[in-house]
Amino acid sequence: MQAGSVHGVLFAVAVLVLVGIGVVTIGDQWWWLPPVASIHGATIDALFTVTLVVTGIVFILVHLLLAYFVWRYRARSPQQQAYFYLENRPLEVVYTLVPALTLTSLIAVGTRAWFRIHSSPPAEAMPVRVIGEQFAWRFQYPGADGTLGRFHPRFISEENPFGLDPEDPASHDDIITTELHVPLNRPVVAYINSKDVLHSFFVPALRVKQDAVPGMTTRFWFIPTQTGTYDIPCAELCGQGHYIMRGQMVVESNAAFEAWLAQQPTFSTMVGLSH
Ligand SMILES: [Cu+2]
Repeated sequence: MQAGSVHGVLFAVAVLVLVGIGVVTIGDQWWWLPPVASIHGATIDALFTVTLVVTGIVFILVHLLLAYFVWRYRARSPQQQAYFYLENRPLEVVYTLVPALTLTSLIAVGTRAWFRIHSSPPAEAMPVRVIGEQFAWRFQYPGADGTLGRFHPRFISEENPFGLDPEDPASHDDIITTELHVPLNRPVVAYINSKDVLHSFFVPALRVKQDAVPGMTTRFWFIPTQTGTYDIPCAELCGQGHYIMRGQMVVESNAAFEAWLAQQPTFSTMVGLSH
């Protein structure tokens, strides 16, 4: 082996060793996924890991092969001609079918998870309306009757910032909050609206990012599995104050949740409606 190629190989080995050490030490301390707090979130993480492992193996194999070919078929003399052929049917079939089957399997697994996550919520799921506004998240709980009151933008006023319909009896006992509290291990279905512009309800701990669209309701449901306080940033550039649009989700025991909810004002006390 010539001195030049020895240096090349040593350099490649040194880079590989350094990258390996970097990935193991940095990845171990600062793994980029935030804590996961729901069943669906765990499904997304599993999907993420499977995709990372499959594509990671392919990435490493392809680069090892590339390095080997560069070294194995390097020019040895100025007269050397590259071997050329127009077609190679077996090779083409293999390099078409193998990636196609691998990617289709990954997509099939992902589609199954997607359908599970976007399925209809269980009947006992607690409904919560999430409303995005410049620049905060607000939450509406159904109150004792278990039904979310209707709302319409034309009812929005200073004392009725949610635009709840005062004519709708279901809205009178509804509870308006600035934090999202949810009881542990109980299904919750979130109906997402916006008062003004596009926002995006992003709960990293649930692995959910769902647009809040003015004039329509988007929905997802989840089962919280970890108590704690989690961020709800807005993931859609929605104006000058976008950067401060950050709410909080508190996952707590059912008793703590009920106690907290009982302290929040109802719609009728907020606007002075009589029952
Ligand atoms: Cu926003």
